[in-house]
Amino acid sequence: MRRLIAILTLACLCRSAPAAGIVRVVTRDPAGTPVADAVASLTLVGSPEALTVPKEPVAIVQRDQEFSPYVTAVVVGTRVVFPNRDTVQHHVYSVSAAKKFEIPLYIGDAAETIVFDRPGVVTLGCNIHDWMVAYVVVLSTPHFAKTDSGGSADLTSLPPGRYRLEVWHPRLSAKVDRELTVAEHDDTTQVISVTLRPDRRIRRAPDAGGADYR
Ligand SMILES: [Cu+2]
Repeated sequence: MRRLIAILTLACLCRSAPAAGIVRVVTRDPAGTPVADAVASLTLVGSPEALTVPKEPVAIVQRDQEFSPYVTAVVVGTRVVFPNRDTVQHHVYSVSAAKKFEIPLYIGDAAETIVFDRPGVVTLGCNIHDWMVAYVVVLSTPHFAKTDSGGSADLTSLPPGRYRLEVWHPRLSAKVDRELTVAEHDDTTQVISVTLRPDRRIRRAPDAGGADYR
């Protein structure tokens, strides 16, 4: 009996803690230049995983009349705040299907906290300053990361299994969606070639002597 319990205990330990894997996603354009601000996500095929919503809200700041960060990735249910650190008012809004909202003109900490409760991409703008744009990528998987200036994003603590890998970027010309298998102790790199549309954002020119946007 004691031996049986020992075997069962060992079996439980082995099942409850499979060795996690790591996938490093590297995004490059056709010229080989690293692509930053891409969101890489891995979704376990066939079995939804529990999501851990951050206790504290995530902040997307407005500073120097720009949003920061430009791209933010969160799980469904995450609360986001939009502190305005400028001395001019901003009017943050979204008309995206995944989250429609607006926070009328304010300076400092906005009274409202926005809950991103549906998966999808939400485009943020400011009603006063047309050039201000940012994105919130709302995901229903706990495995995601944003590429850094070297085009690299590490997805760690991956339970072994079959995953769908998706890569999103504001200017991506074609969807990146592929399947891959993560085995125990895996440490692999996926190099993703992405083609970006031209950046058509209107750049702010505060000293150009044009209209007074304040
Ligand atoms: Cu503004």
